[in-house]
Amino acid sequence: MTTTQTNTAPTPEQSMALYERMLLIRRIEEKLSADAAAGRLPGAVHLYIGQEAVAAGVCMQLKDTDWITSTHRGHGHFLAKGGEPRAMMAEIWGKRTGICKGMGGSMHVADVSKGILGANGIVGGGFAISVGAAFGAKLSGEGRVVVCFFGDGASNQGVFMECLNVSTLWQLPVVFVCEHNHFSEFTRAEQVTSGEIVNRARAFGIHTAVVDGNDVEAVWNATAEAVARARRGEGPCYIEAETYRIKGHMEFEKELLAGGKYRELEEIEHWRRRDPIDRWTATLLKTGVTNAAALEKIEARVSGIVADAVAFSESSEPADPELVFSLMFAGQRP
Ligand SMILES: Cc1ncc(C[n+]2csc(CCOP(=O)(O)OP(=O)(O)O)c2C)c(N)n1
Repeated sequence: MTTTQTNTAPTPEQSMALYERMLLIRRIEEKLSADAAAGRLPGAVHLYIGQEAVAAGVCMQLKDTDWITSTHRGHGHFLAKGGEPRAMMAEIWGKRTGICKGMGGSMHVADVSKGILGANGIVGGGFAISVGAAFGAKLSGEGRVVVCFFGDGASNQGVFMECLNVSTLWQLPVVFVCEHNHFSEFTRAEQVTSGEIVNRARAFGIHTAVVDGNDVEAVWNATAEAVARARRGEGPCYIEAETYRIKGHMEFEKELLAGGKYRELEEIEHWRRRDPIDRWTATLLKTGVTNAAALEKIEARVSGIVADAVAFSESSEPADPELVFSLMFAGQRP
C-alpha cells in the first residue's frame, strides 16, 4: 500500500462541507427508503446508506469540469458531485422535470453539465466509459481528471483488466475508486472474489491506496494525492475504500429473499457503530471545528433541501412516454 505523504487535511470549511454533503445524501435516501417501504416509490432503488464518506471524500476533491462515472448505487455520487437534489428526486419518481426527463430513473441519474457522466445499471459499465473519457481529457489537454466508481463485485468483470491496462499504457488521468462494501447482491465478496482486488491494480504498476472508506478524511486525503498525480500527467491511480452497505442490496430485498438471509444482524450493527457520519460528527465536535448549535442549523438546512426536492417532484408531471421515440430511437419511430 502506498500512503499519502503530503498534508492535505481538510480546512474547517471543507470539513463542514464534507459533513453537509454526507448528511444530504443520507437524508434524501432515508426519505426514499421510507417511500419504498410504504409502497409508494416506482421501481427499485439501490441505497448508498453507510457509504457516504466515499462519494463525499472523493467528489469534493474534484472540480466541476472533472468527470465521474457511477454505478447502479449512484445517488451518493450524483449528489456529492453537485447534482441537483430536485432533479434527482424527480428522476427517481419518473417525472418529466427529472434530470433525464424521467426516462432513466434511479439507475441512470446523469448530469453532464456537472461532470456526472451517469449512473449505470450494467455492473462494470463505468470502466470503459471512464477510460474513454480520460483519453478524451488527455487529448484536450485541459487538465481534466476522471473518477470511475465501482464495487468489489464489478472488479470481477474482464473489462476492469482491459481498462487498467490501457489507462496505464497511455498514462490516462483516471482514478479508479473501488467501494469494497463486502457484497455483490446477496453473495459475500469472499465467495466470488479471489485474492485482494488492490493486487490487480498493483500488477500494472499503478499507484494504489487502501483506505478506511468510513473515514471521510482518509478518503479525502487519498483522493487529493491521486487527483494531483493524474492532473500532473502521471497516469491512473487506484483507491480501495473499505466500507459497508447498511441497507439491502435494493429496497424490496426482503420480499425478494422470501425469508432467506445472507448476513447476520450483528454484522450490520457492528458497521452501524462505524457509521461515517457519526464518526465525522464526533471528530468535528472533538476538534472544536463545530458545535451542537451549528450542527442543528445544518440539519435544518438539509431537511429544507429534502422537503423542497420532494415538493418539486410531487408537483411535476409524469414523464412523457412519447420521448422514447426521440430519445431512444434518435428521431425515428421503430
Ligand atoms: C453486467 C451485469 N451483471 C449482473 C448484474 C446484476 N447485478 C446488479 S448489482 C450486482 C452486484 C454488484 O456488486 P458490486 O459491484 O460490488 O456493487 P454493490 O451492489 O455492492 O454496490 C449484480 C451482480 C448487472 N446489473 N449487470
